[in-house]
Amino acid sequence: MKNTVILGALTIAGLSAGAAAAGTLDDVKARGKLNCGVTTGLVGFAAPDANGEWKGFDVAVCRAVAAAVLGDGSAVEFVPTTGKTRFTALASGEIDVLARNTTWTFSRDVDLKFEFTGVNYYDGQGFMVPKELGVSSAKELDGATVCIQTGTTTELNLADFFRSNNISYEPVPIETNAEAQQQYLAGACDVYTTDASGLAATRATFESPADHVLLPEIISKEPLGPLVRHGDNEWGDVVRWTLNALITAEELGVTSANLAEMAGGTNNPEINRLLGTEGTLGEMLGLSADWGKDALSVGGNYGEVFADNIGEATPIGLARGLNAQWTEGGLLYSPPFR
Ligand SMILES: N[C@@H](CCC(=O)N[C@@H](CS)C(=O)NCC(=O)O)C(=O)O
Repeated sequence: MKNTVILGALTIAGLSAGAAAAGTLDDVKARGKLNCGVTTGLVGFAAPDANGEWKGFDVAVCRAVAAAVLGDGSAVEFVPTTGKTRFTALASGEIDVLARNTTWTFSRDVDLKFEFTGVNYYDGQGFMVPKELGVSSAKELDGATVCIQTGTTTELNLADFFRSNNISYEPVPIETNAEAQQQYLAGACDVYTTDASGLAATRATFESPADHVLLPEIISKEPLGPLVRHGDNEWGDVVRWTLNALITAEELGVTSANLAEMAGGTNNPEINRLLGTEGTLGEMLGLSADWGKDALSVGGNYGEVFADNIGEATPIGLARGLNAQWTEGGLLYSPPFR
């Protein structure tokens, strides 16, 4: 097991060294399409709808970047990746950006050589169990079988949590969320553990969600965000500031409803810089003056994207919590547009 992990890391490191270091922005422009790595399917975050169109909170990041760069939020090739394949896909250049509930960690940055361009969801790892098990705390899970996705931080946190609580578990390794769901519902494992947002999204698709409970423990920090390869700062800037544009727009009250009007110019200079009627921020990024407006025209600001895909009015039902704006007691805090 240990050897496999080490070999996997070496393969990724090798690929990363060989991959093109720069020029992703030019590549995307020349191709006329953004290659965006997403999950294999997690409703609310990234999944094809009944018409085969990719939808979700992470999908919205891909579409916003495509709109900022190409003026078209549908100019995206969605590449499904698993917990295991996502880093190879990015390191090899198969995808331009990975937007797949991926946790920003030291080793993914420093060792795998990726650059996290921000956080689009502050999360933590949780546990789901069938109600009929009668378990009310993760500390009561001694000897449990646990469905767990390979190649994830989940795997590592789980080992740490059980070890520090002096309890044992039997892992049931799985590759995708769909497989986890199937195994868990079939009783192949007592517990499913992953990011709490993923548990909420998965439970929402169950026939009877109320038969399953999320335990109170959140055992880790999982800052999830889009990432690119090290060494291409211009491209990193494009992804970082597109995400910041969505966050800033919410803070400044720029919404789908007033975007067209505000893009005609306002008496708020920062809104004008964001939407390109003042200053040269677009030019500095190598984009058009109205890149910010284009990014916002796809799914609106961060708050709208959250509400439409995973918010309290959706079956997933997530509260803003840590993902509220800093002005509302949350952690979302975009640096200024100036
Ligand atoms: N945030 C963790 C876990 C990410 C993860 O793989 N989550 C699962 C469960 S929510 C997932 O997205 N599965 C979708 C799929 O199988 O493609 C990480 O970065 O390692």
